[in-house]
Amino acid sequence: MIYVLAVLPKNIKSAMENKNIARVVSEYKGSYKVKNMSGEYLGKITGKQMFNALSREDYPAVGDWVEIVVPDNEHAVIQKVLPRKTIIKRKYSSKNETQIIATNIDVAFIIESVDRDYNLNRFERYFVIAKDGGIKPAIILNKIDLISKEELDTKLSQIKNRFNDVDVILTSIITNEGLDELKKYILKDKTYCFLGSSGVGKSSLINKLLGKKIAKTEDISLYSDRGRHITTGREMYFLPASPAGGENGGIVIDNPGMREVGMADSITGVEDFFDEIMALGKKCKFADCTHTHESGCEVLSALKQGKLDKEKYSNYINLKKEAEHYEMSALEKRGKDRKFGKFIKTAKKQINKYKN
Ligand SMILES: Nc1nc2c(ncn2[C@@H]2O[C@H](COP(=O)(O)OP(=O)(O)O)[C@@H](O)[C@H]2O)c(=O)[nH]1
Ligand SMILES: [Mg+2]
Ligand SMILES: [Zn+2]
Repeated sequence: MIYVLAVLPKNIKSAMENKNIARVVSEYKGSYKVKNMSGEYLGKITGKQMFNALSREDYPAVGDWVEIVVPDNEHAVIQKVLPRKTIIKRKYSSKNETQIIATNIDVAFIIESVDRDYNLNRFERYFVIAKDGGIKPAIILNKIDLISKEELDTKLSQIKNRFNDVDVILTSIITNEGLDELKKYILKDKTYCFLGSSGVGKSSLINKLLGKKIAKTEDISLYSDRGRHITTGREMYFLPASPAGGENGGIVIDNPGMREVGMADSITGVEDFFDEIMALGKKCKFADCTHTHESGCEVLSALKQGKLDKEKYSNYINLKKEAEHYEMSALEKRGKDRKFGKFIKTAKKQINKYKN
């Protein structure tokens, strides 16, 4: 089911008149562009679906496989979102809500540029978000034309020290360095999500992969007077496949710049990513050790002995706090929900009954 685009036969047209499967390739306000072997459609969800949706996460997102009915050549009614294999989400700072960035992703490329954007803690934040959704992260360090070879070597060794098991690709759209490597890294039928701050070169890199300028970039000429960003939204692109030319095909998702990537309920992601700290923590004297002040804390002792990177440790503490804070407020929010309140009430009654 998942690899519909790769395996759907061309003569599926008759089946299309009934239920079928398509992939959500972009998202607009209230509608979606969905695509399959037969074409591209403007998709809408049904009123019933909207009514049943409990949160934003129940709505289709870019990357989703959906069941559709196609009434004409242009439109599709989205009947159902098929179960998601992986999901990448972030928290909105303002509201206590999570936003789905994309789904059914195989690899999340975390992109930073070597100039003012370079920041190891930010890499780590994205890694946690990727891990939380069951997605493999990889690093693209872009705009390497802007610094000297020595500066680049320093940055690369910092990255390797801190994240020894994450793949790193060094790129420049000016010198074209790393672009062949990136092309080779991207495999047929796999989906790659480009994540990173605004201006790091996500859309420019995608255009290089496409061999055409399709994704909107933030060239100065495209800025409005106020310097407003023109990137409108997430969009999925299908890369050309020509094995002879080193092009595997593959699917990439561009993302608008995100000023903030808050952690959602990503405790699992924190635990998965900081596995080194988790392993140490198992040996702490207290089972509920927070690794901040306790005696007999193996994490703190590894830190003292220089076996654990200081920056990594403090970022771990910060990210964990953030994820826990989110989880707490999400619980509180649910607590306010009437249904949930009722449930608690009955549960309490049950417990009291049991006690007496
Ligand atoms: N010097 C240099 N500039 C780049 C490189 N990649 C992108 N840029 C520029 O950075 C700006 C932002 O690029 P864009 O692709 O829109 O970034 P996005 O917001 O991450 O999609 C544009 O002016 C690009 O021309 C690079 O490798 N080197
Ligand atoms: Mg862009
Ligand atoms: Zn501890």
